[in-house]
Amino acid sequence: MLNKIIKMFKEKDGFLSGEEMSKRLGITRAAVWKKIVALREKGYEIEGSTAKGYRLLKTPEFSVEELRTLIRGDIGREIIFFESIGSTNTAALELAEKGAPHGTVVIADRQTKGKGRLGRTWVSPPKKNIYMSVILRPELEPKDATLLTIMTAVSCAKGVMKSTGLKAEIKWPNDLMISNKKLGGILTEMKSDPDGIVFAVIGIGINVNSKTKKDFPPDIQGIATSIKEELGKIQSRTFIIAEILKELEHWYKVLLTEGRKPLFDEWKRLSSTLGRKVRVTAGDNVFTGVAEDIDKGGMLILRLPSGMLKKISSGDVTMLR
Ligand code: BT5
Repeated sequence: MLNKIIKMFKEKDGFLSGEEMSKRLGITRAAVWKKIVALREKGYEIEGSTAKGYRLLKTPEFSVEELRTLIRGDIGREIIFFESIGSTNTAALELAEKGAPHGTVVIADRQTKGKGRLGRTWVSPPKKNIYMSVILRPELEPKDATLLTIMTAVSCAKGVMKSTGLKAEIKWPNDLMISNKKLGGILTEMKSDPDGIVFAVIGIGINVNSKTKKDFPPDIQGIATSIKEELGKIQSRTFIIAEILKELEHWYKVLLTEGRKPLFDEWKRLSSTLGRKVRVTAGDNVFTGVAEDIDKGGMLILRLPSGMLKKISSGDVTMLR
């Protein structure tokens, strides 16, 4: 119902009368008033006039109701919002286990146990950044799960660019970077059986309005950035998320209908890794070489100093020059 009211406000410049709203929504004028109060509590600034009705003056920096009005496709048709949760990925895995459909999105204002890869922590200051997980039910073999990370990285880089104008680059395998600092990360988790992937959860963390010095511990201050740090002003998480979900919808369809080539081409255009001299830490092994390409499974192909090629399935990349 609140989504509908926001949509009505957006369709009309100026005042909406209480009578028109009550007619169109099929509720009493007293009930309309209650909805207006609920929206104000969520941060909407709404002017009320006994003669003219209601007028929307300002929307909050993030609003799940407004986000719902911006979704057109399958991804995000169902959005579950938590003010606080351990990890949106863990919550999404549990929901998927209980049958949540493809495209379900879990978003939180705050994570108390945000996860990175390999048991690392994702620092998640409240009400500032994007913490979101998307449930997918793709017909893919588990070995191709990396495609989902690649698809998500492309969607995030493009979504950030379209909503903020900032040129985000992708660092293999799962980092979103601006000026060599980490803007975001992706964590793909899944359940599979002998027939393939049953469901996958792609977790997206993007620093939007965090102030690096204030919101992050010292060990991350030197390596992290946020959209606000780069642009100097607060950005709306609603619109950034909407663009990312739109891109995910697009690239998921591309992957299913046209295969991986167009996706890989786009990934290569957005990559900051290829062609660079890098150090890759993969478990206990460290390799240095030139990042030449990614193979069709998304593995990094490294040209070692000996001239030999080495394929790496996962690891952490440091740019050397
Ligand atoms: C990642 O791991 O980059 C994946 C991050 C995924 C986070 C999202 S948030 C929504 C969803 N729910 C979850 O619980 N997780 C996902 P990795 O490549 O392992 O990088 C982790 C490392 O990045 C840490 O060890 C820190 O060094 C650094 N780091 C932690 N928090 C950061 C932040 N907010 N911004 C930049 N760097 C950070």
